[in-house]
Amino acid sequence: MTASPHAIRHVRVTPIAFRDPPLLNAAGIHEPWALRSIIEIETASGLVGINESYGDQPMLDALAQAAPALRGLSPWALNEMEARVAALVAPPVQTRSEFLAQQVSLAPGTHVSKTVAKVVSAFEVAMLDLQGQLANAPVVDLLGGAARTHVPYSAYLFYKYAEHIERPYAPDPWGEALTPGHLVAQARRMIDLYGFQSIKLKAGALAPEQEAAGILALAQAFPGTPLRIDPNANWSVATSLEIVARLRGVLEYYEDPAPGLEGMAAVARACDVPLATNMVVTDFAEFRRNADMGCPVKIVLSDHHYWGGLRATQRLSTLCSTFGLGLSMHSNSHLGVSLVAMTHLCASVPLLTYACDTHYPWQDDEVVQGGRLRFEQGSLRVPTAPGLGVTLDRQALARLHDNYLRCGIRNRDDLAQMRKYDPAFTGRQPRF
Ligand code: GKR
Ligand code: MG
Repeated sequence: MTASPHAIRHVRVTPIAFRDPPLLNAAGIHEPWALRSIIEIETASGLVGINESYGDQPMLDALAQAAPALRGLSPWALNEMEARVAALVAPPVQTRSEFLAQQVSLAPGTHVSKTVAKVVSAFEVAMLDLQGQLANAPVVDLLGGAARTHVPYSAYLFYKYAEHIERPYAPDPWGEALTPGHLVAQARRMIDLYGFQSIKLKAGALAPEQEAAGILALAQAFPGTPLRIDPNANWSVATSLEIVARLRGVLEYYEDPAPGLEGMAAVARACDVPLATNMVVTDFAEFRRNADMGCPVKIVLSDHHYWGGLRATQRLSTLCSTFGLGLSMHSNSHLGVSLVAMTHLCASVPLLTYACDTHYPWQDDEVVQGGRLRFEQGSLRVPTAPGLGVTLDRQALARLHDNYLRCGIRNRDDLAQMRKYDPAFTGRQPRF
């Protein structure tokens, strides 16, 4: 048999780093540089499919380990790619304490248990980009066609300091945000710039009463705008219930207030606001646990980067419909390739019931041609060009890779970063 002209010839992974503001969360504070990887899959015919994923060292190692699996494969052979990656990248055996640590981690994307799903996703999106170029169709069409022309995103607010302790570059334009007044100003600026029509507050950083006061100030300043709060499981069940009582009638959903599925179930039993998660339903096995417990979590915040890709997230959406659950999307610091992939995915999922999270407004850099992507009234228009509809800006990629080489960060560590400000900070969770 002669090899297909479009057989995969080469996989290139470029780690990058971009400026990230000093955003506070339950684990600590963001470091000055966020890491990602840019994946390029090249065919013998010279087509290049692209994607963006995590850029921490274990992910780079896993991508390097799995890359040979793609050689000679057709860009259409997604099932075969999944089987080969699963065979090459054995999931590391986890100890009980690693499993428990994962239960309270804010960034499921860094869990070792997700390695195969993350690598499959990293390759799947780039292969779909290739398929789209071959078929002259946007990725959303390969996923069954668009259920909507625009995908809504929410204003993702953070408490933050005015600048990083190391002062590695000029302060960002957002300023300090530690009070309800600061939060309202941050929301106003984000909504003026991007037109978002719902608001999420990253909590779990300051005293819970202070954060509840922040939400109440937002409710007053933006009447009728859906509001969410996400303390990343940094509150006990008692604190979660006390705070939700203060916020009666104000929240659209309550995201990961207390640790573990049991903690969430205890909150659900005593509160009538639907619970959402990106921490306790992070794969299909956890979906089943939630279902077995009568679905204390009512909204799954998926993320194709660790759920196993765009097709896996579509399968998740079918399960969510079957169990009467809502679905939306989680995010971490990212650039435009991730945002565009998420937009194709969300356009293809009729069930998408809430505006998605995105950290995009917190970044000021870009790796795609044409620069920063533009929101229209808080939504992104679904691209209609073949594949993902974006290509790499080679100069930007080289510059961002250079940042990576020089920044010295190889794994995200919000806790260690916070200890630079407060050496006594323990990161113990739940803290409140
Ligand atoms: O970027 O600080 C952050 C967030 O806290 C992130 O790490 C979480 O994974 O955004 C995420 C969430 O919704 O939990
Ligand atoms: Mg969350």
